Amino acid sequence: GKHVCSSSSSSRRYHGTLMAEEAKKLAAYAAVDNHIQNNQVVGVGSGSTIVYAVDRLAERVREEKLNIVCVPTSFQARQLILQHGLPLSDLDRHPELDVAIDGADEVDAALTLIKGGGGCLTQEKIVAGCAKHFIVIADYRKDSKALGQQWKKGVPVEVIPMAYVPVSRALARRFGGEAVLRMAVSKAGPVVTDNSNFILDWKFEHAQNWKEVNTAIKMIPGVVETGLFVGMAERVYFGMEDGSVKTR
Ligand code: ABF
Repeated sequence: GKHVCSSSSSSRRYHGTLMAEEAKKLAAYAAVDNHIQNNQVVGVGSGSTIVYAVDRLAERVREEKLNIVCVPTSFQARQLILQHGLPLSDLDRHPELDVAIDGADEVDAALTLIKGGGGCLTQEKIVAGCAKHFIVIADYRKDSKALGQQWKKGVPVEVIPMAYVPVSRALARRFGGEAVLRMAVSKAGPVVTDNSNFILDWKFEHAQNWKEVNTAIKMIPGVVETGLFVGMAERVYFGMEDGSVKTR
């Protein structure tokens, strides 16, 4: 089915350690409190962590009478913005953003990201690329030294539907590992993105030069975008198990 930018997990305190949902909320609140100011154009990411950021954003808009406009990165983000009564805009009217906030599936030591585990990546990369500051929010499970240590499902690559077989073959031949077509939970058909494309999950075998690989993957005909975000994130907020927020 469409509009698949989401993921979920349980949220509770268990024997003094924060469960992931609580950690997501900590990260989201810290990022919104540190980076959002009056009169900003704000990019709103997708996934389950961003939900907490939009909650906090709406709260601050109400309490502090902030005047902001929001640019969504997905159908889900657009719905979130509308449900919270926040002003909705787009890149036609606001091609320059002050800040964009988004989640990630994994963040390495150099702030290289894997994104798209929830199905959104292309619009997220476009919006992040238009922002002066790109801020990432995540729970402790996303924190990693090298990509692949935490997120085991590979690098999402959005492809034009007719090209998914040749692109998956090219990925495996040129960079190793294997690329699989992401199927809907129902298994009835492939996941379809907000842009009506498919997603390949490229399970790489070993660490790569992510900047080079990202560029090389983008050059394969049929590839729309990759979930590798290299040199884009300026700061990452991790909600930690002990209730603290770690930044990188
Ligand atoms: C989307 O949601 C994707 O780019 C990323 O994969 C994911 C993060 O979701 P969550 O916050 O639910 O882990 O932004």
